[in-house]
This record gives sequence, C-alpha cells and structure tokens, in this order.
Amino acid sequence: MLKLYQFERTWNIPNLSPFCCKIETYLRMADIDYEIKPTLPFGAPKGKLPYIEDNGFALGDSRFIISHLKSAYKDLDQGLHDTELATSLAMQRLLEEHLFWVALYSRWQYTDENWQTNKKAIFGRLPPIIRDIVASGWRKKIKRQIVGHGTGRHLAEEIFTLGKQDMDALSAGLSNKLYFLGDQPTTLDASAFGLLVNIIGCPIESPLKEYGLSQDNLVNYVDRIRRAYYSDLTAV
Ligand SMILES: N[C@@H](CCC(=O)N[C@@H](CS)C(=O)NCC(=O)O)C(=O)O
Repeated sequence: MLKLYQFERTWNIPNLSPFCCKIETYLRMADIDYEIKPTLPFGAPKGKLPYIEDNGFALGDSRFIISHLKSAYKDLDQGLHDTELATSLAMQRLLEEHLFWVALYSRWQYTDENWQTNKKAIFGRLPPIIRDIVASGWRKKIKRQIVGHGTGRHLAEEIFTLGKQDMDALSAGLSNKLYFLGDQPTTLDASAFGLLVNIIGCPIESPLKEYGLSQDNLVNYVDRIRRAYYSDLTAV
C-alpha cells in the first residue's frame, strides 16, 4: 500500500504542513488507499515533507506526487478544460509559492507565542535534551528561507497586506461555488484546503488568520471539506 510520510497529526487538523495536508486530501478525494508514516523531514528525499513510497520507490514534493497519483491511480482534474487547468495552476502557485510564505512567517517569525506553539507541535516529541537545539537550528534555517524568498524582507504589516490580497483573490475565485472549479473537487481544492485549514483552523494567531475568518465563503469551504473528507478524525 502507498505510504505517506508526513508530520504527526496535531492541532485537530489533518496536518500542520499545508503540503502534507494537500496530499492526504488528494488521496481521500480520489479514494486511494494509503498508510500514514508520521515522521520529520530528516530522511526525506528532498529534505522536505511530504514524500511517498509507492511500489518500492520514494517520491518527494507534492507536485510530483500528484503527477504520480494522477497517472497511477486517479486524475481529479480529468474533466477540466484548458482554461480551468490554467486557472488551477495559477491558483496553486499563488497558494504554494506566495501565500504559503506569509503563513510560514506567521509561525516561525511573527511572534514568540506563535513560535512556541509551532515548536511544541513539530519538535515536542523529540527527547528534551536535543529538542531545543534542533528547534532553534531549524528556526534559523527557516528564517533564512523566508528572507531568501523575499517575504522576510518586508515589515509585518506589509507581509500581511500581501497575504490579505491573496485571501481576497481566493475568496473571489471560490465565490459561492462548492469547490473552486465547480461542484466536484480537483487538485486545486486539495492545495487550497491544505493551506486554508492551516491559516484559519490552527492556533497560530495573526492578522492573516483574522482576515481569513472574516470571509464566510472560505470558512464554509474549509468546514465543508473537513466534514466531507475527514469525518473520521475526532474534533476535525
Ligand atoms: N514544494 C514542496 C514544499 C514542501 C515543504 O515546504 N515542506 C515543508 C513543510 S510545510 C518542509 O518539510 N520543510 C522542511 C524544511 O524546509 O527544512 C511540496 O510541494 O511538497
């Protein structure tokens, strides 16, 4: 059976990583059997989670994983037209290559309170002696990534202004539809749910979360996907 390597479940959401949550959501939406292997990214093929193991090979990065799932199992985007596929790709890039960095900043850099919550969720199971050393080294690395991406060079207020623009675009793109591209879930929904539940549904406080919670269609969308695909998770 396909194995999904991802962070331990926490915060009453499917996963604290938007990308892990994206893959598990795709698997559930496509009704593909899988087994979860909770882990940290140390041994991951690309040094990041998620990755999968399927038929004896390991594959990292949610985009390549979904390509594999589409060809080996089920393509959730099969019925989409070219313009819908273009919208799907552009929205996924907005989510994963832009809004994600605002969420990452909120967790690792914005306030000490958020950092402590994040640290406990990710590193809480490590032995106490090494926990703080690993967590602070990792935090330095992630902060360098946030600066390297460019997001970390702005003021907090500017970062959240950029994030709110993305939330507005998502809210307008979803409008009053069940899913982003109609009444059936597609890859874009796996990606959008993965990040949105990690912005509005977890205990990381920020102006981005507050803004997301004020957009009813996004809140209802996240609740709807939770109920439709994660009814087995208690309190999820
Ligand atoms: N492009 C990758 C991004 C994966 C990613 O950024 N994973 C994060 C967790 S959300 C990670 O494992 N980071 C560890 C690190 O950067 O050291 C994908 O689509 O899977």
